[in-house]
Amino acid sequence: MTSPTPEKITVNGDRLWQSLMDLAEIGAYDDERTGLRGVNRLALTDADAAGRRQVITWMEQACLTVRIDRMGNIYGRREGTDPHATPVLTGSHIDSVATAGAFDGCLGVLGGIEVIRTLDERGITTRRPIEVGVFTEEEGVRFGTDMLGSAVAAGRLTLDYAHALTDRDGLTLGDELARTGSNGPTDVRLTPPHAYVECHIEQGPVLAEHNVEIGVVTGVQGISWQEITIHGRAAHAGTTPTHLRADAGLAAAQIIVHLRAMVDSGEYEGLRATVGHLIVHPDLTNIVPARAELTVDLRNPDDAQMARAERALAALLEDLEGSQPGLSLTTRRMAKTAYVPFDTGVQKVIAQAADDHALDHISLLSVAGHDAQEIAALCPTAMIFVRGEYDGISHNPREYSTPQACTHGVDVLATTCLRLANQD
Ligand code: HGY
Ligand code: MN
Ligand code: MN
Repeated sequence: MTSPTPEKITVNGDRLWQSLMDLAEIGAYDDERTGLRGVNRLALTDADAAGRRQVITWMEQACLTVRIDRMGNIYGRREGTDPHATPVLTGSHIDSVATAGAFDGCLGVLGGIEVIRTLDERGITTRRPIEVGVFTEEEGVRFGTDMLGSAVAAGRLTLDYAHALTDRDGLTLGDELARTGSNGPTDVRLTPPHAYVECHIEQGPVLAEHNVEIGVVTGVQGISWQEITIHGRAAHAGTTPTHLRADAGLAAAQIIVHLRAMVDSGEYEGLRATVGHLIVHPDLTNIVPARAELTVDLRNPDDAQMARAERALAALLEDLEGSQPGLSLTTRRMAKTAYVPFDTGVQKVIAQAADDHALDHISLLSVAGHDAQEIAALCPTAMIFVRGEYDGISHNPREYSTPQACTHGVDVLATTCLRLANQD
């Protein structure tokens, strides 16, 4: 029995929360530092594969037609009344970093499924189909390129490039897709949807600082990832005079300190710099490090400032080459995305939905990367942010949004999808 289309819809917050907590148990671990239950579900590990199977089960239970593409991206489809209409796409990712919480990415996927359950329960049809997407390796922390599945779906990166990427053990993404049974038969290039809207935790302090529930996201700042390898010379820690050393560890430290000085200088407006991966070799107490490997993650809302920062880093690396006898450095580009603006029309639908749910909202730029920045190349796209607790900490088991905050975000998602799905 079909019900008349309501003005807005509210979802079953308890069922949403339960699915978040159930998914968080897949790949769960006891985090010593925080004493909390964390989540470690790196892309295409056994834990991720188990999470994928669970999400596919939930999609099938919600009567979605599930398809999986050759990148392992999963799409669950609910038909609309118009078989020729392009779908409204929602979703996100369920792969996690190694010290994750329960919400990053998962809220967007499980929120999308909750929207479908609610529409079905209420007997609500939409003109356009609605699809829920789960994109592979959004985090990029296993295979080295972030937003990977959505970038291939949108055509920015090729399937061959993605399949050939390797993790630190030399396993390729293509092999891991096959090993975990995550690869599917369908073509990876996504037919442009009517619109894409993604619900995601903010992962920062801004919504809480403004004491509002909802963020209407205006775009995503630029991201630059590179790997730097410093080639020094192993030498005895006691007998080698300082002026004869080619100390790769020293050069790595100089890079880290210099990056922070660039940020603190304020000369690159809004620059954030992180060396998240750092190893030295042979990594022994009494040997001057022969080699250092590190990654540099730069973020900037302005592409010109990002380019300036990358040039400044390149200049530093050149200076370091001559700073110690025989020291050399090589770099490898891992990921690079420019600032991406979101569609103002979709932002308006989100803001109106938040108003209709009597939820305060502000507009803000995303300073984290998201699949939406890739899908924005295909169709009008925007995001809904949900506020977090504890300064919005994320990529840490302390990541937390309240059941109420999650329900508010998915209520706005539901009403936004409903309205987009009935647009001409
Ligand atoms: O790195 C990011 O901004 C996101 O968590 N992938
Ligand atoms: Mn995310
Ligand atoms: Mn993340």
